[in-house]
Amino acid sequence: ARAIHLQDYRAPDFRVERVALDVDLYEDHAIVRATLAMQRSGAADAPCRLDGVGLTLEQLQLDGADWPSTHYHYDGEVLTLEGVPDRFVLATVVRLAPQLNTELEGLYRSNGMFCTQCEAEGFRRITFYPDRPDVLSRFVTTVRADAVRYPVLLSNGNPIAQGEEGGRHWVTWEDPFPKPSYLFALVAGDLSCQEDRYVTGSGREVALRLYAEPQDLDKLDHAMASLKASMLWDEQAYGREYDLDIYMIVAVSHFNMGAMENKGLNIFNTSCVLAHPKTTTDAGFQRVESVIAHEYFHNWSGNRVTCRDWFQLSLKEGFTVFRDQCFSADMNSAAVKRIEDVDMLRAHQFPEDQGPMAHPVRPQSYQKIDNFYTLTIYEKGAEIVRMLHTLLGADDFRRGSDLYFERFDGQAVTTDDFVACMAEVSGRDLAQFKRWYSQAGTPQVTVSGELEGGRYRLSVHQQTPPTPGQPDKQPLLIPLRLALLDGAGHHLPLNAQGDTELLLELTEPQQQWEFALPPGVERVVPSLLRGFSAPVMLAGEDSEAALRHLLTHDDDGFCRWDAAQRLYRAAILRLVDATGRAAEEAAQLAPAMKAVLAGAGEDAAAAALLLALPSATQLADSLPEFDIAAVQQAHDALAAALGHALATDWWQVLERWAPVGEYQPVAADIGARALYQQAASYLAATAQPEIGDVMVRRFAEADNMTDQLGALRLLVHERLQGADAALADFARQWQHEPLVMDQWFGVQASAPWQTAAGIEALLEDARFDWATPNRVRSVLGQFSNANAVAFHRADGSGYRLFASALQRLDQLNPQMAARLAGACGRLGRLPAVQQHALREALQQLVRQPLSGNLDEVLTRILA
Ligand code: BAL
Ligand code: ZN
Repeated sequence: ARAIHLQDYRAPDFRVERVALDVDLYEDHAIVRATLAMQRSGAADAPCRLDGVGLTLEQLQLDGADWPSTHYHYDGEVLTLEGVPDRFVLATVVRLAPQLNTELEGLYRSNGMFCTQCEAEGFRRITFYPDRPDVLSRFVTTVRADAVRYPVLLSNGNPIAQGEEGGRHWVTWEDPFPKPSYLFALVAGDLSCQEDRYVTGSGREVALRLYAEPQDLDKLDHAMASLKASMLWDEQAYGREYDLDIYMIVAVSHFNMGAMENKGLNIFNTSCVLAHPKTTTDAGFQRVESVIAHEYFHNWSGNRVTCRDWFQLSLKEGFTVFRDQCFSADMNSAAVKRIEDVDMLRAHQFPEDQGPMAHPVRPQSYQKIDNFYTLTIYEKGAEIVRMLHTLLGADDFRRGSDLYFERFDGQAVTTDDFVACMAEVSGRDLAQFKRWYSQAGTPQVTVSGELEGGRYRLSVHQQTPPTPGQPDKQPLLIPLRLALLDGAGHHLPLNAQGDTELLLELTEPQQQWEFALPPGVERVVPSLLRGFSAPVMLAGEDSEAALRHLLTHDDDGFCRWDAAQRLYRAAILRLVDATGRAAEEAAQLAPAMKAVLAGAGEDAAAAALLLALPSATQLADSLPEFDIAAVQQAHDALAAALGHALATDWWQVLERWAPVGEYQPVAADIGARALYQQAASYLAATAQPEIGDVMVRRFAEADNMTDQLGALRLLVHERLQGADAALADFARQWQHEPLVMDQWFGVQASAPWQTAAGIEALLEDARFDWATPNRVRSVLGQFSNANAVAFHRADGSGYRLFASALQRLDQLNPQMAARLAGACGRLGRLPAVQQHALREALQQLVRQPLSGNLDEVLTRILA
């Protein structure tokens, strides 16, 4: 496939002033009539080129007359019209087959309803159109369908007309806001609706309508509450009000992404909108809250101000993730949310940045834009926006975002435009900062400190390793938030004003800072990168005594947690290289962990995080060679030793934090459940029968999915007595709840003892379905991404199974196949035996006829 380059960007030759769509839906086909008011905006002799993928053109007229076939040409991807005037009305009629669309791009069917997914390039699968984000137009859409099968007909904006005739009915929707085609949406189905209202700060009333299949109507309360909270938050935090009379969300069970921010008509994966205590875990509730917020916030950061081209994807995604992170922090515990986000970034984005798929937050080129909906664009992009917030301060950041929304409302712009607003309001030169957008890779920051003659000298070094296509890296502007603690754990003053926290700006490869200390200070422990002030890998001399000091005294939630992570890491690595013994390491760690437990009453969620070992995958990623088998063994040995060493404490946790009262997805209760699960997992690691009995009881008695699934996971993963019976009970109980059955598959696919044959059996289970992305993710995604020890088994069986599954999936859904294939990105860092086996499996796969999506990912990995 051909690569598209940022430097080749050209403004469009034609704009679309107005669009009228008429979509006629039938069981075995759909007819789309499009009327586009076109206007030339480029060269006088430029032909008019419209995107259109796999469309059957039935009619083409210009200004009301058939356009001669000698004047146009359609190659299956682009329709070229020669000799057109500067202004004209183009009318096309195309025929589609939505019932055969398994790629889930464009117009397709999901469980008997019709729906659409147009971002990034799905609209061209619906009609001929300049399908690029910098062409904004006003849409009027009529949807027609059988009145009985599809009583609900939706599109963007407000309904302006409707009618019925001969068993079919139609509704016309008008969206007053110009939008790019990727924000178009349409839904037709037999849907139930939960309705509410929201009054904006300026007094406008908005109807809120959440649509789902009838059996899911009781699972929409949390989404509705989250939506209202998001609308209020965006008014307060960013001064942004909603702008249409109706806000609609539709839950669909077949969806490639989490959700989609179509103007006024969000379409959601059921997994990101449905929530009920009986069927949804705490993590699920929190995900619904954050995704509802994310899509709602896009109404300004994405829809009102959109992207000029897809290289600017992070303009809307990075900013919107930052906004949803701040929202969730405000709704729950800010410290816990920050730790969870950092943990996710380090566990998943850092490896992406170190592997063959590494790319800048603003990429230079791509073959398939669908392959660039990555953790780098989203999560690292959010960290960049967060650093701007950190560098400018909350007030200037808000002035910058106000300017951005006002200046570019209704336009399609670039990340440069965004940063320029921040530079303008703050008077800062952000030229060096912008390298964060153009330079791939995770910077490594190395720190050393020296206490001498009443002064503390901090030496900091930065370096970014090469990434594919970018051998040489420039120094970045890295905000490094710092405090110094004395021997008693108190903050030291850092300057004459007595500030106890400073933001250092690292701009050079090497820099030093000196701090005059008050008389008598004999010990200084630096608290660095507070709040994880930049997405870097920090390496220091960190003596274990210093880490224990931070774990005990630091008032920065991230730094405390990171200190604990480093202590655990050091212990596990000593087990890997056989310089340590598990029982001794556990005895060393026990006092600090007991201290955390003693303080758990204040914040159980934070305690649960402080007590959690880093995953074996994360540890293996931090070593030159990804030897997961060795690291997992050491990890599990330490977990078991801690299970024994602190057994009394863990049993006390189980007593003290046992569930009481009705389930509520609120921060305090979520924290209690997390702490309980953490303690139970240490006990389960010891494989003592008592904990199996407790888990069997908890599984049977649980009145909510968090407790039930938590127990099931430990029973199954640790192969405790009763695991098989619990799995069977669970499947019987939840056979009619697809999202819960996804968990049933996922628990098994992520079990560390799992084998390729076991995964194959799951794929052959009658309840498995290749055409349902959530189900595919629950088996193949869990196996390849959440079960490294089984996936990377030295006999290569996991790789061979995975490669053949990818080939099969690619024929149905290339986006999904390419996304899953990213799990093979560790190829170059695997031990020789695994490397050979994986390379062979992928080389054989890449010789088959594959989609452009999967081919791009595999080619990069194998390069
Ligand atoms: N725009 C694609 C889905 C999302 O990021 O909201
Ligand atoms: Zn988004």
